Amino acid sequence: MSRKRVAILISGRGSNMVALIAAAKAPDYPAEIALVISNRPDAAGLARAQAEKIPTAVVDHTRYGKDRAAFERALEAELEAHRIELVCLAGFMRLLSPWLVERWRGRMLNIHPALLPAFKGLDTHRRALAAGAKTHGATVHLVVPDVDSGTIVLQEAVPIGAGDTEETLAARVLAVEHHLYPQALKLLAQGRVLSES
Ligand code: 4DW
Ligand code: GAR
Repeated sequence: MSRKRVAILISGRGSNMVALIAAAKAPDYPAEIALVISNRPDAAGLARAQAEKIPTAVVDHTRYGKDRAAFERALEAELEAHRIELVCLAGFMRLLSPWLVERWRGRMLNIHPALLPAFKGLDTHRRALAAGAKTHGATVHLVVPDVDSGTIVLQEAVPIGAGDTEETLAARVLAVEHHLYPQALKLLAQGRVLSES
């Protein structure tokens, strides 16, 4: 069976992107990373993708002012030009409108650094510590217009220790993200993820 063509959307460091690229090198992996798009020209992940000889594109949201529709049409044009079949958001920090999200319904994943539905939004590690949570984690979910709310594909728990700081907890969660995301993309590429109607 032919491998699904995947685009990864990033805004920064790109460590989850690197994990997906590494996983997709396995000959039996059902997806190939065909494109990396950043909305920020200075994202560190762009150089890491180029070092792996993966095509990259920059769609700089600041060039579209408040016109989110024009920004998203430019994103969509890149996805179409590269014949992309599945999209992975990996630290991509621009809110996508229902227009784009519906276009990719059931075919777009996001990774979130918490055990959804707990701790939606930003600063998840700080808030988990402040709440006195004993367990935290990471979630890969289908993207729907409502942020951090689509069907959960996989999630994995991470224990919180008494001595944890935001930094130590973030590092423990990130290590889990790096093995969770490739597993989730594999399931989606194999057609083993059912999205709700
Ligand atoms: C996410 C959600 C919202 C913002 C940033 C990140 C999590 C992942 C995600 C990215 N784009 C998405 C999702 C999602 O889960 N669902 C949808 N789109 N529909 C966010 O609100 N970002 C704001 C600004 C960030 C910045 O300053 O760069 C924004 O206004 O876009
Ligand atoms: C990751 O921890 C990811 O879960 C988080 O941003 C980081 C990106 O790191 N995403 C969100 O918070 C989405 N709301 P990376 O660029 O090294 O993959």
